[in-house]
Amino acid sequence: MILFLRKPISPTHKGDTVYVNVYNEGAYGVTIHWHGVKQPRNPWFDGPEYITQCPIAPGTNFTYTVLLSSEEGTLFWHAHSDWTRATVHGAIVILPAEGTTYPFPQPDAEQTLIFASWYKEDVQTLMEEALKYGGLTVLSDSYAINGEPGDFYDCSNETTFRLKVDYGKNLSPTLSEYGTKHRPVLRHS
Ligand SMILES: [Cu+2]
Repeated sequence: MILFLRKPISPTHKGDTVYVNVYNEGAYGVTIHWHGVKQPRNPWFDGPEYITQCPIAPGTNFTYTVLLSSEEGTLFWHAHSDWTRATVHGAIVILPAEGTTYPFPQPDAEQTLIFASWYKEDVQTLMEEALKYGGLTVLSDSYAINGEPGDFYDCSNETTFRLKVDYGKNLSPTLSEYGTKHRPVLRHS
């Protein structure tokens, strides 16, 4: 199992160039994909292993150059090597360019939420089973919010992600999950 910080890469602004030095302290080679970032004329830092780069070997590091262009809001990054993406992922929060604002009123607070499938079994073992039998042998055991599967699981009943929302305040949750990106505003009143 690869452990990696599930933290947003921020603060960064629309149009910035971001340098991310990835240290692989896990047991498998890994690459990182910047999901939804167009990376114009910069495919060598886009992540698919053995297509645009070799995996970052365990115990080594690699610095990605991430070119932000028209992106604004919340995207996410994830590993792009075998099933390491199941546990290696996080959010990229891209603020509006300096001197500009999002096309909606400034909320009172913002909170990044990351949804993911959660497996009890080692995901690398699951991938090998899927390759052998032609499909997934199990569905995920749970979904996780910010890396925590919730109160029904002993491993997180002390650390389940909880969010307190003050009555009458506007909260802007920035949501990241596979294949989609959203930026809804919840109005709690
Ligand atoms: Cu992706």
